Amino acid sequence: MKKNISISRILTSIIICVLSCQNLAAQIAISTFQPAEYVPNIIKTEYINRISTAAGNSNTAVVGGSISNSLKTSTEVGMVWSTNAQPDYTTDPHSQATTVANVFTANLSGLSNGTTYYVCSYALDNNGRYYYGDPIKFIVGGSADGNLNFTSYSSPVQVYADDLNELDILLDGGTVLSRGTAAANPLINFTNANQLTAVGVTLTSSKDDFSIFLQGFFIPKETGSYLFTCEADDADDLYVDGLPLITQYGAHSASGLGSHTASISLTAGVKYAFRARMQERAGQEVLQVAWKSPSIQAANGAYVLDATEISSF
Ligand SMILES: [Ca+2]
Ligand SMILES: [Ca+2]
Repeated sequence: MKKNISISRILTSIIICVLSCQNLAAQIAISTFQPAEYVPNIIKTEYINRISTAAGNSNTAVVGGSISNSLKTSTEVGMVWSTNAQPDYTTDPHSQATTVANVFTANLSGLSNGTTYYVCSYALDNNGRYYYGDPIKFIVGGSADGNLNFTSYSSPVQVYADDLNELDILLDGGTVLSRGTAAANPLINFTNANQLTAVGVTLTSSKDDFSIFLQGFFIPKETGSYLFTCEADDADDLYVDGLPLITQYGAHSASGLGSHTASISLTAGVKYAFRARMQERAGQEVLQVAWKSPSIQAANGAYVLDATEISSF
């Protein structure tokens, strides 16, 4: 018996040694990649852009993602999409990015009108292990997407941020023009362009012909009906859970908070896709997104932009 215990201890030591000699990614995989390969902290589904409005089943979309350095040794990265809430590389369509880089895009195709999809970033390492980011829900075929597509104006600049610490400035088509760090909240709470430049957004001197695009997740603190407001100058829309809650297209001035509203029933703690966009033609620049939780509505309180209810992952 004593001998068996000794052998057991030796085997345990060998196993511990083997585990400790693995690279960092493998250690994380063994210790925390449960359920298998779902790791939104190191691989992110960043944004969905330019969902086409083609007829039938030939719609396309451009989806951006990112990986941390620990996944830079992946053999491929890209996007996998499905009508199931958790896309699976082995059974669902996928699109490989042209290169493995910290920031990448992939093109989705063959999307059917009126269909709800979930898309997420994936990485495949040289051991055949798949890693997935958070899925983002979207619906194809809504007329809204084509109305705010970053190509309507002569010199479109898309500003995109997915969390409180990240700010990308991209040309239409997804090319990163510059990258910096700033708070994301001002991107959906500004009443003139100077407030954007103050947080690091680079705009042309005229402060015209640009777009704001903020996408991530809304994670409500409460269960019940949330009341959203979205006010802008010029065109704007607000999507929650893949649904176009508020849309105002074309050139117009901004109204006060609560002028354009919509309610949606949400469950506390659930991650809902969240996207706000604004497009400026000329003159004034405004985008204000805010909401009232069920308890705020019950207390007849004011609209809030609660940063703890929006997240990139
Ligand atoms: Ca302007
Ligand atoms: Ca304007």
